[in-house]
Amino acid sequence: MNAQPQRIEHQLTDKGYVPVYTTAVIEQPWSNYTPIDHDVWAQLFERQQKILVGRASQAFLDAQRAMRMSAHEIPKFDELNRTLRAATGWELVGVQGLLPELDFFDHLANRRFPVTWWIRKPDQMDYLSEPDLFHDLFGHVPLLMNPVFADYMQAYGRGGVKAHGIGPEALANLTRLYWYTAEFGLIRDPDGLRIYGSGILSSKGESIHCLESDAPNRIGFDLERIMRTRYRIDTYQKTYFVIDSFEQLFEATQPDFRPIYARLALQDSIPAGDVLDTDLVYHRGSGEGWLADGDV
Ligand code: HBI
Ligand code: FE
Repeated sequence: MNAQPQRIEHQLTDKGYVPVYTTAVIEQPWSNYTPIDHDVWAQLFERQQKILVGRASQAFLDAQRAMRMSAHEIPKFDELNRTLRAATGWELVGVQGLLPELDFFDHLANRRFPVTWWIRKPDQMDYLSEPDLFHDLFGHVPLLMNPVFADYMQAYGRGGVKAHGIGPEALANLTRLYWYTAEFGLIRDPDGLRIYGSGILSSKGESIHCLESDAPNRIGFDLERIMRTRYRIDTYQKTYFVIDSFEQLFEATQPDFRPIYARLALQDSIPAGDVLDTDLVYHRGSGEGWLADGDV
């Protein structure tokens, strides 16, 4: 296993101009991790664990406990796979990094989650432009233990394979759905808005910003609204969408999307920071929580 991931080319993707890697599935080179790699994992894990108390969704916390990951060392994919396969039939596969969309969708459609094998360097603790092992393993993998979210992710992958066959606009619309749910989604938990999106869960600053800052909008989940909404990849999100449950998310993927793509093709996209008068907007409640219009 060479020390650095091979880069085949840089491509302009929805994550910006980033290296898109070889699509090969590779064995996790666990014995190649250095003490520094394990220490970066430990520091990120412990820091996020502290921040996520009272901020991460209960489903995420329950799933993380069931996965039995620890700060002690970088988890072994094959050990996690035994637990994950038994729970929802999902498994992790090691990859070099960002995959071309169709490869990514095909993995999800077959209940395989691609996890980048390498972890960021100590000087990249707070931000790096592409998903590394911490983003994927700490952020994305635990919720695949949740049967309904696991079904959603497979349905998303199947939808992605179809969208890829329809064309680039359909793909762009569907990528926004992934961005505002699996990456940056919020959910209504019994005791308030909580985080389930991996891009937030794996980020110290955004875990705090998304629930405590007055800057971003928090808008109730609406599939077509989300699929029209643009986003930035290099700043905190200007808008977070809030689901009531993972069932709501899964149900939204059940209809045929072709008529939706046809409707969206006739409408303009929406700037990331805009609020429409048809939006269900969450306002800061009396306590530190957020309430939707009509909440008591
Ligand atoms: N590849 N490995 C990897 N991980 C991702 O999260 C990922 C990807 N390729 C494309 C992609 N995400 C997004 O464009 C999805 O919205 C499709
Ligand atoms: Fe991600």
